[in-house]
Amino acid sequence: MALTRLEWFLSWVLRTVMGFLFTLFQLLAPRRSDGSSRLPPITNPLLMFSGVQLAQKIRRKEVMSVEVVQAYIDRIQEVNPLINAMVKDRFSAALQEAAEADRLVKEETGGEEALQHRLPLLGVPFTVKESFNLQGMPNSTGLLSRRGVVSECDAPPVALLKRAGAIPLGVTNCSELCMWLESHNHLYGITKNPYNTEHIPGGSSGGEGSILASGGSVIGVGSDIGGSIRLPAFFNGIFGHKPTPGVVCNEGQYPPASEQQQHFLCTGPLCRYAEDLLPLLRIIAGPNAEKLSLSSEVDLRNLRFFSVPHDGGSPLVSPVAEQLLQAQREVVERLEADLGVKVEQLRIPQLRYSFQIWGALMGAPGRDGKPPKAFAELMAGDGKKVWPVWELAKWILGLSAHTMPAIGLALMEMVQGSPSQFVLQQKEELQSRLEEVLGTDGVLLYPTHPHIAPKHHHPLFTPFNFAYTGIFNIMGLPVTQCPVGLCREGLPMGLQLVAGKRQDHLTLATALHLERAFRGWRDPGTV
Ligand SMILES: *[C@@H]1O[C@H](CO)[C@@H](O)[C@H](O)[C@H]1NC(C)=O
Ligand SMILES: CC(=O)N[C@H]1CO[C@H](CO)[C@@H](O)[C@@H]1O
Repeated sequence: MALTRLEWFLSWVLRTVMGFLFTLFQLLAPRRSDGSSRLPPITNPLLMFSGVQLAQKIRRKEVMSVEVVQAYIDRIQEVNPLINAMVKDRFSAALQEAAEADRLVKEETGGEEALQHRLPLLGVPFTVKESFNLQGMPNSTGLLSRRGVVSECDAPPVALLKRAGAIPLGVTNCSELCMWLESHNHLYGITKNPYNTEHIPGGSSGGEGSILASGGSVIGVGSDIGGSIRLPAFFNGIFGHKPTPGVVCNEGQYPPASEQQQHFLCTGPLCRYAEDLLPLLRIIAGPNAEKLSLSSEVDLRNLRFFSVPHDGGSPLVSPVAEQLLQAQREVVERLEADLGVKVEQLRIPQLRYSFQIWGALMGAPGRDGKPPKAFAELMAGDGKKVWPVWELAKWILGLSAHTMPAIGLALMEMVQGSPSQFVLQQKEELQSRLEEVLGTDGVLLYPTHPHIAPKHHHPLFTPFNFAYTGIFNIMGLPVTQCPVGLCREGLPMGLQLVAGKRQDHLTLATALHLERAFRGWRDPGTV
């Protein structure tokens, strides 16, 4: 379905006005940025191994966990002043735990295999988004009024990683209350993109995206209710997987999701090397890993591939940039050449209502009949509600404790009506179409976002672009964001690989192939 001429015109007017407002904003905003700074290249070779490779080297006593953990601490200390990604570390505890891991390796009598089975990530460092509970670390999700609240225990996925022998280095920044695609709040400041510090790292798991891409971490954990794993993975050129919902436990995060939102929120891995995705998912899923077919061999030549280049033209969402369309065409060519498959081009007209569908379902009451907690109430954090118009007035005077996106969201909430039948019907149609197309052997290629990482604060002027990722939260499908090289401006490009419910192994296997074909993550210090 093409846009009508009127829609096209209105959407052009909207984009032009928003572009003009952003230019004006940049001119008027107090100069917070002191220009772009370049990251130093990675020099320690230990930082260039995947998590599973490191685990193997530690088990075989080829390297000590203490050396690996120290290498990551050194790198974080080198890059964090430039990117502001890690907001609280636990370096001395991590070094003690590394020494303990080295002692376990030395004393192991059952051989390397027994150790791999029992503690698959023994001695390997990892990072966690701050909104997850990690014992002894802040539990604030960037809310100024929650400064000083400390987690007393671990969120289940964090506990499972620790039980697998992995060692947490610290927690990383996110957007205020995890509801925006920039990682900025008044508690920890703004996180930057390591490829160009004047650009955003994405959000809400943006601290993870930034620290991983910088080489300050190798594996990490994030959560995703509209793209919060996939967007930072895309903007920072790394891998991120939003699993099938109901597989990885969402408990131990702040703010907690409503009953209805539990079906859309997913906890999942972010990492620099594709081979870490599957083992990480297996670990954080715990006993639920059995719901997926993570052990089955995937022969990519037997899969059916589809490519959808864009959403068909939503007037609210930016058109997909030519460079990204071209990158997706190259992926199609590469899959056809390497695997001898035919990638079918598809148009799915319901996708142009992605934002409306996401908005309608996210605010809906759950089976318990309760609507989600008002965002204005979450912002106040003390059982009361903030008054969004008052917050806006304070923000203009520079006196609000909240960020503009959070205030904007609370304002939107005030004017939100109930979803139209039309939108709900589009959702049903899209769901059955995708299920029919994907089956149990289909993989669909779709842009992660209409453009590469924008400058700081720019998303305020294109607030609906996350619809490209958000739609798959509503559809409940597993998605892997896969990097496919850098664009002209030196910022990462990527795309989403989508499969049917519980077919996570298909997108993970495809990501492994595309990593070999497109070289995966690149050191931002050398590009
Ligand atoms: C984090 O804070 C929330 C809300 O104040 C609380 O319910 C939760 O128990 C805290 N988590 C931990 C692990 O302390
Ligand atoms: C730029 C900025 O505000 N950085 C802060 C990040 O968080 C740490 C820990 O709270 C602060 O010490 C930094 O000043």
